[in-house]
Amino acid sequence: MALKSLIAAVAATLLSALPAFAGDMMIHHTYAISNSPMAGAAFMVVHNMTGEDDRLIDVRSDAAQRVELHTHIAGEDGVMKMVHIEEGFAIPAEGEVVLERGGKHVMFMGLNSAWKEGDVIVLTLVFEKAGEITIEIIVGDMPTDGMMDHSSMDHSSMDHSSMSGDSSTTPSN
Ligand SMILES: [Cu+2]
Repeated sequence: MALKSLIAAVAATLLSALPAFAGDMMIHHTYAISNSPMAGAAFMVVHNMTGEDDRLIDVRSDAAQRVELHTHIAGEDGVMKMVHIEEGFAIPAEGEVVLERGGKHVMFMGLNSAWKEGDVIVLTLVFEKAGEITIEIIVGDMPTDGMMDHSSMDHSSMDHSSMSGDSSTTPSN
């Protein structure tokens, strides 16, 4: 009995230690916006707690006909343009990738129905090593998960009108 309870205690210790160490992708600051009935974008912070370098390589959703990983880059004329990043976004172990307005984002093109505030968008993130993680994102202007301590003030100077660029450069399906 003593040995059994010792084994149980060791197993319990291992089990409780594991999730903190070899954890998961932690996804927070999620929100999604749409400034046109045709297109939307989702933002989040993905923190890599898996213990190894990984890469967000694809996104899938039934909410739109096409869902892609995008970023904004400045063109020669200084105007920000969106581009599809086919190789995805690298996320080093213990590091994170920030998807935010004016930067990296998940692009939804050809919405199957127009988004309104409070709608729930189901999105599957595909990681090279961590596999697929499906999350729910609420449509609204701000992250809904309450983690606003994350230097989000730095982003407020970004011109939110970049989203209007989204809709004007969205290919029609
Ligand atoms: Cu985009």
